[in-house]
Amino acid sequence: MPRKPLAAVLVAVAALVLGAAASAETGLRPVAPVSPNVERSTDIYYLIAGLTGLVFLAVTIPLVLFIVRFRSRGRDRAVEGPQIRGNTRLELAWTAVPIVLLTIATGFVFYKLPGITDISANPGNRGDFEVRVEGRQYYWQYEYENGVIAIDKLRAPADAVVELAITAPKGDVQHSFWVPPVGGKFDALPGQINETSFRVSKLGIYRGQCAEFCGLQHAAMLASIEIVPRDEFERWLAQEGEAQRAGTSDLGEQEWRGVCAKCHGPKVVGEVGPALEGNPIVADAEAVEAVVRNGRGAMPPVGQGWTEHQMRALTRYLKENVAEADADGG
Ligand code: HEC
Ligand SMILES: [Cu+2]
Repeated sequence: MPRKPLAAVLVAVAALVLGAAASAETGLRPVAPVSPNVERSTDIYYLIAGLTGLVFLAVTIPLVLFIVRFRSRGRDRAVEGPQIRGNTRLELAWTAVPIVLLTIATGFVFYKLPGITDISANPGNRGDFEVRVEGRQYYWQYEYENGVIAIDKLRAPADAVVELAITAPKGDVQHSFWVPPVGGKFDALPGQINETSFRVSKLGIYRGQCAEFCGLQHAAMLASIEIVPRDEFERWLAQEGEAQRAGTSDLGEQEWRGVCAKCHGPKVVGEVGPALEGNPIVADAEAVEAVVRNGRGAMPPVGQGWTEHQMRALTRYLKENVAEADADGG
């Protein structure tokens, strides 16, 4: 057995593990949970890490001791070692111990599972509140019960059970909604609805991303959840509803930044689409609507199924802010 390569591999693995532990904000730990469902899956993570850690030590420590203790010490290769056959107590132990460990792990998972899949099973919940989440190439579109639309950033009230109906429009591709401190990954599949929920008390912005490789600008498909106090949220939702109906909200800007600017413009990584800043076509609402609803060439139909309000918000914003901007402004 050549010793040097083995030592090199061990050192490299140790360096990788230590590097990972030191580099990320949370090291090798999962992100700090802010919703009870994630607390429960984090508990499972720690239990399984503990059990597998114990097994690792119980195997490797004796292994190293035996390697040292029973090494050949220059004994002739042809000499046979002692012939040992069977050890009932040991054999019973290494059958029973794994069964016990697996039973503990399985029991704990099934005990924690209901509160992971159904938030309302956790104590202290009040008020149900639903948002439709659509994964689309390459943005997240949220729709509240009163018709308010938001792109990429979901605003939600603190201390309420927020239910998410996660899907993707027919003809789009598969995405996966994932904001780690708030919930596990949930597939966003065309024509199918997956439901999950969260309840967060700690105000703040929690970040995540699409977790399913969904095409060219997949990496730009970021999601965030902003938790605001409940009364502030309700005020915002009502005001935003009125503003979107009246056409005075910032929806058009959200759409430009969250949908179009990920592909268009001189500052886009890889320049997927032609620069639109200063392009006269963006002042022509009908032409824009046709391209956005139906797609063109390599551009997917990003605006398929958009409401009139939503489309008008975009065309108005483009006309006022993008058509006139110079190519390096925007
Ligand atoms: C996935 C990347 C992508 C996204 C997102 C995207 N586009 Fe495009 N767009 C393209 C590509 C690529 C073309 C060139 C298509 C062709 O002609 O083959 C294009 C072409 C266009 C054109 C025609 C330009 C011209 O000079 O003829 C317009 C207008 C346009 N896009 C507007 C938009 C708007 C508005 C949005 C946001 C609602 C948007 N696009 C989102 C990739 C994208
Ligand atoms: Cu995606």
